[in-house]
Amino acid sequence: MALAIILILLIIGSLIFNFVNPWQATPIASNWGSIDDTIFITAIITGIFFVGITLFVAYTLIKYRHKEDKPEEENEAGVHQAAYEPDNKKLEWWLTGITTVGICALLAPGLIVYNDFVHVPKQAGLIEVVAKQWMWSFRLPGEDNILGKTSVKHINSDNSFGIDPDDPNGQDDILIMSNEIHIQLDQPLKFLLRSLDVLHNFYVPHFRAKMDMVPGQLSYFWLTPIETGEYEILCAEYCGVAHYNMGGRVFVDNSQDYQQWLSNQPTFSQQYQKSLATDLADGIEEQGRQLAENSGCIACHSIDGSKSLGPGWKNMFGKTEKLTDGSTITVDNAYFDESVLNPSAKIVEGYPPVMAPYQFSGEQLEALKAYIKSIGQ
Ligand SMILES: [Cu+2]
Repeated sequence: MALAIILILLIIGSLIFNFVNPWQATPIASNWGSIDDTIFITAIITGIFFVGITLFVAYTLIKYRHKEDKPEEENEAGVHQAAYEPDNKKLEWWLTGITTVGICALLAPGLIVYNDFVHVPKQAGLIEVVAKQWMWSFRLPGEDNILGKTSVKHINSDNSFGIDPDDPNGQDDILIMSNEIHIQLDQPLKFLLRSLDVLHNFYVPHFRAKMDMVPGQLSYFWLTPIETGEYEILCAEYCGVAHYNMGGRVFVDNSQDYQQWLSNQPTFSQQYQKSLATDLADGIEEQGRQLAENSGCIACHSIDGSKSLGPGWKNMFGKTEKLTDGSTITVDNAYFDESVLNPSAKIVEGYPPVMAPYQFSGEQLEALKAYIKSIGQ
């Protein structure tokens, strides 16, 4: 009896919680209201089954409970026994039928909406999202509307997208080496997704849009943003120790703001030529800052002195650090270079040995050190 009452209270509590809970969906900012509808249909169907099955269990617990004053009927041998009914064709047909209808109603709306989600309208623009541990970057096709060819062969610290320098289609590609991207209101847009290392997942909750990014594969979906504003990008696939830091922002702009933003973004040829020529006009510290941002260093190394996955950079040079082998070291240029090129050689105590080696040139290391030394000042 107590169990039956608990089950009934559980149903009432679940229903109340469902309607008054503080975690409602964020306001939608894309055309994918149909994704909300499928979630709603799923909640209704699973809710009906949950309430129905739990109520049935509570009902049988009450109806067939043990009663002291009314002993159960005994069989001929004098033993208390439930009626034995090995099969009941009619009941099985009912259960099979209801379950089939329930499962179809759960699957069909999702399949229909997913089909729309990956059937990109012809007039849609194109944006490529590139994920790597633990940062986002983006590429737009430029004036020719064609993304240049890419290959892992071409990936290096001057060309993190791996764009083929000889492909004419790639020259005007616009590169956004930042976790922040702008897109245009009311313009359908195809998101082409790729990963340079492990599984990631591009997720913008306000757009209800989400897709895995699988190394070696291209995945995609499309959407039309319908509200201007600033929305959060999340990585929704556990991708290593700094997964929680792999966030970004997408800004939905009206066309005027968008064009203004776009006109300030460098093309591949500008950026590639510039990094090859190591444009000193920017100053060595600014070059180091860009390198740190473009290489994803700042996902794990803070510049404000706070503790993160790796040692913070503020006032780092000259510090004495205790290593995991018990020895101590003073952070100098040589130790810094070694820690970038071969991070596992010496691990500072209290930090996990998770950094991957970076292949930076001597000039790049100088720029990075100049930037880090300038942080505390
Ligand atoms: Cu990730």
